[in-house]
Amino acid sequence: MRRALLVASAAIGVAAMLPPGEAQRLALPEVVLIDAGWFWRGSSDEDLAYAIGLCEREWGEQAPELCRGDLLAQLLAAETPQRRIWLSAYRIDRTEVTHERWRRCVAAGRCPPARTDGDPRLSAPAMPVTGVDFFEAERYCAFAGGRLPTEAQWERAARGADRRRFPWGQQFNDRLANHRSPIDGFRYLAPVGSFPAAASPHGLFDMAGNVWEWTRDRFDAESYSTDRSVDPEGPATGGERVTRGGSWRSSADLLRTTLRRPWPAGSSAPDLGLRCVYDALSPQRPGGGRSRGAAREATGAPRHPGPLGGESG
Ligand SMILES: [Ca+2]
Repeated sequence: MRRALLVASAAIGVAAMLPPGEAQRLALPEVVLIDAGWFWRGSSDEDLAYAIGLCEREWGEQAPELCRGDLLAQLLAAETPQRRIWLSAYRIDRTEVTHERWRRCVAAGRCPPARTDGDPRLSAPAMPVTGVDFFEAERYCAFAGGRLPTEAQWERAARGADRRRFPWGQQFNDRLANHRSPIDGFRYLAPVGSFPAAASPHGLFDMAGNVWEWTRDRFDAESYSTDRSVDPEGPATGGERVTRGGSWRSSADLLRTTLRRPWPAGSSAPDLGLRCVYDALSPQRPGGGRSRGAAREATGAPRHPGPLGGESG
């Protein structure tokens, strides 16, 4: 009992010394279970009009070029049509992968050092790792016992089942995500979990801003029309993978939960990182594979879509 109290008070003492976001992050499980169920993927016409309005508000005189040009139009078109998608249950990292966690993979000889490691603006232990390409990100997730998320897994974790445009709701709030403006309190990267009030419906942090995140899917602007409705995984060929969520360098319209940005798989960037997903039935063991079936969870949710497909968070 006394030992338990000592441990508990030591933990509180550590938490009290940490910035608010870090304390919040440490108090919660690192991996979140998302039950099997339906969600709405993609954007409605109203959502796309909102995105253009947000872009125009941000860019002022440059808006006609940046917000009404071909590039944004093509990106927005790729978010349609909006469709209901079924996903089997999975687990996903609550936060972006940090430099601290990446360095464990480097120490184990399984990952190369991140290209941004050593840059004081970008590589504090609790900051998200960046400067890693798609293949390196996949190697990290394999080391952690998982994989990169599919686009659909990422989007559902970011917006839940109610079609929200941002993890916290429908309207942009410039104090709830580390983005292009310094009004959010950060000039460069923020320690992961620095915006607890901006958590997604599933309790994930930084699903808008801080760093873009690699997904497993290859990019195809037409794929929302053609791919399957159950556990979609994107096209089989293509050199670009989809990145999600926007970053500390992004304008507000790029931080929406539905935006799909293609990025060459072999390239890295100082604002592109990752988080991983894991089998729902196998608890994650950082750095040490899986123990299949060891802690089987009764989620209470069906594993496959029923004929009528009930809604599920
Ligand atoms: Ca992010």
